[in-house]
Amino acid sequence: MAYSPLQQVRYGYQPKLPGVLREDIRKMTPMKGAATESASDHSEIRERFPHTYGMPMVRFEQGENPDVPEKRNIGVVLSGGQAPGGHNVIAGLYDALASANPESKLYGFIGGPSGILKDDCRELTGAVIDEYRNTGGFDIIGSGRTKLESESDFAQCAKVCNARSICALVIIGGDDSNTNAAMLAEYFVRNKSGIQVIGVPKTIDGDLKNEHIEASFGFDTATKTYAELIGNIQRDANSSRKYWHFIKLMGRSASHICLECALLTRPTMALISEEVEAKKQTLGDIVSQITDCVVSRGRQGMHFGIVLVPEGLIEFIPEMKTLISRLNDLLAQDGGEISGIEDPLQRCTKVATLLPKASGSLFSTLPQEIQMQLLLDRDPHGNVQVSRIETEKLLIQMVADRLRHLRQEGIYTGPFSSQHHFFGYEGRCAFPSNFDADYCYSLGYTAFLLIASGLTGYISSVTGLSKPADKWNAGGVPITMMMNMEKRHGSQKSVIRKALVELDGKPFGVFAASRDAWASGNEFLYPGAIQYFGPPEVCDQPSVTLTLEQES
Ligand code: FBP
Repeated sequence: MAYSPLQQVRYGYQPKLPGVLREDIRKMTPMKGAATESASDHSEIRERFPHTYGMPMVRFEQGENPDVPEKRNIGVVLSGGQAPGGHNVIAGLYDALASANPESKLYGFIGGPSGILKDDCRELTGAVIDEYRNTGGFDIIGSGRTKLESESDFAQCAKVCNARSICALVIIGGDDSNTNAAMLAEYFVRNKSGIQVIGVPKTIDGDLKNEHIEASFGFDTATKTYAELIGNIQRDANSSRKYWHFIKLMGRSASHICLECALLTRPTMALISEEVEAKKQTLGDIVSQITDCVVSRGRQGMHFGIVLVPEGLIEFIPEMKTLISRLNDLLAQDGGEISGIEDPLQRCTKVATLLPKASGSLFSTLPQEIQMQLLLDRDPHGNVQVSRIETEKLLIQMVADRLRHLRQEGIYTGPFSSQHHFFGYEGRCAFPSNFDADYCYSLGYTAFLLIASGLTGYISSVTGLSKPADKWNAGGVPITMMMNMEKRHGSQKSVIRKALVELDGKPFGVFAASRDAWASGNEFLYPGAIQYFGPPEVCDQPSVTLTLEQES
């Protein structure tokens, strides 16, 4: 196997643990707080989780824990989209397990949750783990988006775990995967299976967070990677002074990634989906806003700029949201009337006639490529695959059309040359930043301690993240504590509440207070590449979002 110089050196990086986890692993004891309640809808959530509702929060402190050295087999699975640091969660889990008892075994299920159902797994020995320490990607065992949600799935998980004497499963995933982890934990307790379930908060999107889970892992590295690229493009734009760059940034729903990148780079404009929804903006309003900026900068001789576009934008524009929901209904009921039409143009024309009037007219005004993208297959959760909808190109086309009209009317005659980009996959498997390397290793280590303390239905939690790692705390949060009831695909479901950008929060406040100056001038910041070695103020800084959120 060939290794890059960075990979070789990164193997030797020893992730930093919270101070409390640095002593003998047998001397960490769970301190339990008071009984907890769900985020809201207490009685409904309690009814659905009668065995695991109300458990206390847990924090590890120095003390005796005689159960730690027990020999155990643990299973681990990666679920959903890749996020930098997944390998370190597994390394932290393995190191804790092996230091507690070298005869214990760790099994990694292959290709996501379906690996459990198919009993497809590999033993993760020290030699295997050493090949993946501090590297990006999920390739150690792969990932997948299969959902574990039915009683028969849960029964199959129990069967597979029992056959391998697996006493606990660690599920590394986003809000949906952790919701399902809570359901699995409840099933195992109800059926006295004796198998524990611990979740780990993963997603570059940054939307699995709350008072007790301060960040999902991967967000830090992904945003720093995108910010480096945005900064490079800004410098190019500021040098050639001839292009408007429209950059779509990943993040299925919430705009945390876009906001963090804006705070790191100070672009000309950044759209925040949550604000668009709150202000009930139409697609036309957004296009006017961008066009106004192009015109005003153009009048000062600046025919260039950077516009950051969140991936989820399209679903937050109220009229588009309605259109997408109508399309979902139409496609779900389609018995071949639409899918049977081979010619894309005819298919789109047919769809426009089947939609209610307002949605049909809006659909007809969209460029045909976008119409076709809106008709693409839904993901396993029934969602439009927003990463495949080229919103950045749609906005460019609509702004260009608007400028053409202004030119015809003699109102504005300046040039408008554009470039489009989509940054998503570029950041999901980057070498984890020191922050993510340390955070993930600590999350994995803590997941083992939760198991060794006999707990189930908890998510691993490491807090105090804006401080240096030795000051971090480690513990667990009952997953039911993060739940509420939401309507999903027509019925009420108990789910982990997704964290959207808070418009009254500090990160958005700082952005909103600065954006006019960024739009009219060129205050670009150039963050450069992630640094893995060097002074802590360059190498170990958490995200701006996290820092602002924790500032008193
Ligand atoms: P998770 O929520 O599973 O972490 O995935 C998030 C994400 O990276 C989104 O930002 C993006 O829309 C989606 O995955 C892309 O999915 P895919 O990898 O299936 O193209």
